[in-house]
Amino acid sequence: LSRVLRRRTKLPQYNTVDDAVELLRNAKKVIVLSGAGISTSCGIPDFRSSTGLYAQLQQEGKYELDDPQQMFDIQYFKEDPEVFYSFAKQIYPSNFTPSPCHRWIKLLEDRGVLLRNYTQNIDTLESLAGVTKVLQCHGSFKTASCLRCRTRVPGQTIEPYILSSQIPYCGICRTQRDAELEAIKVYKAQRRKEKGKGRATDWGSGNDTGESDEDEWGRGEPGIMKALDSEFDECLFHDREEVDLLVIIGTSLKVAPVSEVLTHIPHSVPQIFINLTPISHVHPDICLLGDADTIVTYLSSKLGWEIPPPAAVLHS
Ligand code: CNA
Repeated sequence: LSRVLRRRTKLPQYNTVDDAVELLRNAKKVIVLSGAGISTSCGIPDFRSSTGLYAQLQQEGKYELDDPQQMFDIQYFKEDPEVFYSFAKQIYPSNFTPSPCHRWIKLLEDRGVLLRNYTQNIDTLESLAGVTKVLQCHGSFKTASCLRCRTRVPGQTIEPYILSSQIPYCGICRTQRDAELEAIKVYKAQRRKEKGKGRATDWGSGNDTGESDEDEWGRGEPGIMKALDSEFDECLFHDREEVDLLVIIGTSLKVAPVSEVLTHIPHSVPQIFINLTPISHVHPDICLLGDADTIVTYLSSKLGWEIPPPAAVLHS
């Protein structure tokens, strides 16, 4: 009996490019987990490569970051929003064209086998390629919300700030602050008038310390707008029950929550990892190392699939 059980539970071994081709040919529900490496060929630097954003920022010597991910860490953002807004324009979706990888994901969707594309990217190039089953795990530039009053606005509202590397502040908080500053001014004028008449009241006495009205407002600047909003757990909870193939492309898999996706997906689901550089902290079934565009193009040619040209996805 134990031999039968072992045979039943033994998972098939997948190692080669041909195995990857067969897995793709037979898959019905594919999760594609993508990262910055699928957008480097579009001219958007990734984080950790030698020419990546982290290396650039370190070279400029402007910021002391212990890890590139601090750029996306909410605590770090609250302490120093300038770091994020100093580089955000480099990954802001403006004049970029989707890469063959983005279009390959669209191809999977068109073939009806894409369960979902979990992307860590915030450049929205998947959407530009026409992919609709996409979850932007770290949020996107589509909306922004105020860290103080939670007001949410369309991404375009803060676009001029991103493009000029400035910190956007919340319009609602600003209006509220202006109203409160106005009230402080009225109150001070009233108090001066009362003093002039020799009838100083004790309300407010001892507070005329030469502080500016802004200081007395006491809450500093209006709320900072955080550019990237998201939802992740619910989708994975549902998808893990259905997925039959996991394809990971162009990511160092160092950043939570995406780095944890592998542990949440059943071990029986085969994994194909496509990346320029190897990773040592996880061990996917098949590792295809090299340029991701070249690899997905090769796999497609073996499968007899045709990746749609850029014009087709941009105008569909
Ligand atoms: P990362 O840590 O910089 O890793 C990128 C990986 O892609 C590296 O392992 C590279 O070897 C690999 N790579 C680079 N070029 C290629 C290529 N042509 N073909 C195959 N592989 C390639 O970035 P991750 O995505 O793992 O980290 C997640 C961060 C990066 C998220 O917070 C993102 O929001 C953030 N980010 C996003 C963008 C974007 O939206 N385009 C750009 C830069 C950073």
